[in-house]
Formats: sequence, structure tokens, C-alpha cells
Amino acid sequence: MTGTVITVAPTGAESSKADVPALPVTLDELVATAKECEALGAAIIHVHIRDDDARPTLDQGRLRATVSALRESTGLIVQLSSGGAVTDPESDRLAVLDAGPEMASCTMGTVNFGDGVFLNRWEFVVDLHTRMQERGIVPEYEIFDLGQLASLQRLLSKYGLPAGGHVHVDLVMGVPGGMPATTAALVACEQAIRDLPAGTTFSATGIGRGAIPVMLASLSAGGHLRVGMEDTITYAKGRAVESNMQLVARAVGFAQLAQRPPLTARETRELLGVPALGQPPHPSSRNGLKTA
Ligand code: KMH
Ligand code: ZN
Repeated sequence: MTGTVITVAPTGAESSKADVPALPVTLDELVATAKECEALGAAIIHVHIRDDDARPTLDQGRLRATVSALRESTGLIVQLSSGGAVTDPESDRLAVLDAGPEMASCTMGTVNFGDGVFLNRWEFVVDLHTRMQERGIVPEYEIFDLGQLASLQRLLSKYGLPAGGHVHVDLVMGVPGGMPATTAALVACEQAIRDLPAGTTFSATGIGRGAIPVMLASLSAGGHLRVGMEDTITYAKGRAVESNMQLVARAVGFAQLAQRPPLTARETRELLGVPALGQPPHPSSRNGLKTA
């Protein structure tokens, strides 16, 4: 069995800086967090950015500056969120791909999201998937509910494999409105992932108190880990998370206990089909579709 890919999702779009002062919201804070998380064992950074007032934004200039700053300062795989905040319009979410990330998220369906709705119409998902194919951006398919894995199978069989040919999904468990953060739900997803192309990999994250059960379940089921303050702001009962590094360090400890130590960013690139640093992105795979 392979080692563990650790993704850090340091910021998200849901918590406010006022409520969570340790949240990295400036570019300097994000880069400092990224460097420290990489040193601890993270290989991928899932990025949401904020504006000068620490509010979520998909501003194109800021996204580009963020991608280049993270590239300059770290070897991490930079994965931009195309999910943004529930209030972001589809056009801005598609434009995230113009900022030149190596990876981007692609959520596989609409889900209630607390009191909001995280809207991901089928045509929009197809648009994201095919634009990523055209640009050689490697997707991470975000799965909030079991049926979204069936949608992914449909997407791949109709529109072909993603750039690089490898399929990687992230199970986001415990969002109010989505699947629960339980071992049973993770096992159900793992069974459904077996129907996806051979070699499909998955990571998992549990929101809030789901963080630990999902980490343990994912490691035991052969999955990888996503942790960070996007998903978890309470470390233990009555104890706020102090930093993203604290969450990455805990994930690294769990992975080592499971005898699946963290994979480096270079090893993760190989596993997920993300070109090595300094190599050009994958050529467009829209012509001559490879099908699942
Ligand atoms: N902030 C959520 C509405 C993603 O990054 O692709 C969407 C989200 C998923 O976080
Ligand atoms: Zn996100």
C-alpha cells in the first residue's frame, strides 16, 4: 500500500477572520502557512483566497498572484478552489481556471450547505471538467454525497478522463446537507469508487468533529487525507485550532501510525498524474477523447 497524500485546506470561504483569528487570509499568511505545512508533510494546498477585508473573493489578479507566490515559495501542488463561496456566480468560478493552477476542484453536484445551497448544475460541471481537459489542469472531484460518485462515472464515460488520465476524488463528509462523517458512509463511497476507472484514488475530510473518525476510516480504507481550517476549527472539545500546522502535524502522526507515511509533493505528482515542477501542463485531451 502506498503512503499518504496530505492535502491542506487552510482557509476556505466560510469562517470569518473575526471569529477565527488564526485563519490565514493575506497572501503573506497563506505563503507562511504553506511553507510550514509542506515542511511537516503536506503535498497539496487547496486554496481559497480573501480580499483586503478578509472576505472570500475570486478576484483574478489575486488568484494569479497567489498561484505564483505559492509556486515560488513551495513545491506544493497548487489546487485552486473552483467552488468558492456559495454566493459566487458560475462565471467567476469558471474563470478560476484562467489563473493557471496545476489542479482545481470540481464538485460533482448540488448540495444543501448549512443554510445555503452549493449549486453545481450538470452543465456547469461538464463545463468545468472539459475546460480543465483543454488546459491540462488536473481536477480533484469533490464528493459531498454518495450519488455524486455516480455522476462522476457518468461524466467520465460521456466526456472522457481528466488531464493526465488519473482520477482523484475528495470525500467531503459532514457538511450539514451532505453525507455524514462516518466510517459507514466512507466505506459506501469506497465501494462506489471501485466502479470508477482502475487506479482511482481518494482522499477524505471530515467537517468539524468528523475530522478524526474520517481520518482513521480513510487511512484504514486505503484513502488519503485532507485537513485544515477550511474544514476544522476545533481541535478537541473546548479547544480551538491554533494553526493549520497543528492539523497537518496530527494528520502526519496518524499516517505514520498507520504505516502509510506522508508522500512528498514529488511523489504525489507521480501518483496523481500532475506534471513535475518545471514541466509543461498536459496537452489538451479534448480532441481524441480518452474514455473511462
Ligand atoms: N466553500 C464551499 C461552498 C471547493 O472548494 O471546491 C465549496 C468548497 C468546495 O469549498
Ligand atoms: Zn474548498
